[in-house]
Amino acid sequence: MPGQNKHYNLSLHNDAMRILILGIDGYIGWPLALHLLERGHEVSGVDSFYTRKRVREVGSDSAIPIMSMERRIESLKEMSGHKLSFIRGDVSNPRIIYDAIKEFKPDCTVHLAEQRSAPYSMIGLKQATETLQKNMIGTVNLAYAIKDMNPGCHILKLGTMGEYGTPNIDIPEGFFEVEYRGRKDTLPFPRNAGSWYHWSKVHDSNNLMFANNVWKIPVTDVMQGVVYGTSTEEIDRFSSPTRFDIDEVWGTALNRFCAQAVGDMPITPYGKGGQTRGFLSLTDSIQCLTIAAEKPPEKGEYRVFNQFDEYYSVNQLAETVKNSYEHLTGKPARIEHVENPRIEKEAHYYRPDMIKLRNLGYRPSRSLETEILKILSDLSKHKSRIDKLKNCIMPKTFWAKSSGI
Ligand code: USQ
Repeated sequence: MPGQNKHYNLSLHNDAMRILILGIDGYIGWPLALHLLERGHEVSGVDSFYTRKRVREVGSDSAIPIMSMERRIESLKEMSGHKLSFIRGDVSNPRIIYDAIKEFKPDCTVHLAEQRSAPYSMIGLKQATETLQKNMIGTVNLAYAIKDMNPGCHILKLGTMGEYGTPNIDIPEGFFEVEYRGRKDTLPFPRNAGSWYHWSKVHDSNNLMFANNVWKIPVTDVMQGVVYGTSTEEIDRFSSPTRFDIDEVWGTALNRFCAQAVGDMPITPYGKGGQTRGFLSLTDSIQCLTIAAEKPPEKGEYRVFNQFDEYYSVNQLAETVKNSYEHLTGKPARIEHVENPRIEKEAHYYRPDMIKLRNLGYRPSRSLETEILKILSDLSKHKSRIDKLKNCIMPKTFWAKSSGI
């Protein structure tokens, strides 16, 4: 029931909000909707089913079967009584976003409706420009729609820790103080992304910072790490799974490693495997986004949160998955370093800050080991689907080979 999480309890009778989720059909969008409804908020969503379509196009599918949006909404209503309004459409179409904002008048709009895969953006020129256009235009459309139709609405935008790259110094949350030729200023921390996808997020951040500057739209720009997991409390309670991608284009590191173990395939750290990233469970990603929505920025504020739980190297994750799988099943798992399809540092310094969300009450709720066991057990029920996706697992999208024609 509403307000259950001890770390960010709200008195929901007074504080229930109207929250619009752009990209509600996605890996994070769907469990976020379930969680916000459970906390007593009114939720509306927009989605064009872009991810479902693009995943099919690379010959893949969600390893865990998911319902159609129509069925998701019906089944949720049957099981919980929650009502969810939904508009099918793409936020790169200004009409869609203007109508959604005008009709629903949200207090907060969570923007997740972007092309989210780094490998997809590196397939070739078509995918690169599609990513840049889709992501940047959607975000600018949203900024204009809020300014024209509902000024004061909080934009909660999903960016990525990958915007910063892997500098040889600590990474602050968005801004840092610089002294240059005897003068000081607080400036955006330099961004140095590693794919067209990650650069599209950098451009989004710049554009939102500018929109905030001229129109004072309150913005939270979330630099989120890699998310892993199959479940949240609400997914399990309502038997309403979210998608789980494992192929080389749409799957991400830890989720892929778990699927590889379950599918009797080698676990594949790319290159030396010293690449280090911030990671967090799906449950904790939802917790962080909920906190950011419920504790909005000040009027006219632009704030940046780094959002992850811990940082790990790819090798550490591969080892943990291997050990957990062997412990759980008694069967051996295999790690095989494969040629790195990306152009990235394979051994580097990495120490980002993660303070602001903790100050607002965020506490990690699941350990890596517990979550991996849960993923392995959920995936083992769908081993036959994973077996059918075997041809989509090994990397084929090489940054150096990305081609114009
Ligand atoms: N990697 C492997 N083996 C694999 C898959 C990935 O070693 O089988 C390595 C990659 O080379 C990379 C690291 O794992 O060094 C992370 O790759 P990833 O595919 O898990 O994640 P990434 O491409 O960075 O993108 C994902 C999401 C994206 C989100 C981002 C957060 O797809 O939407 O923004 O994680 S972050 O990585 O912090 O930028």
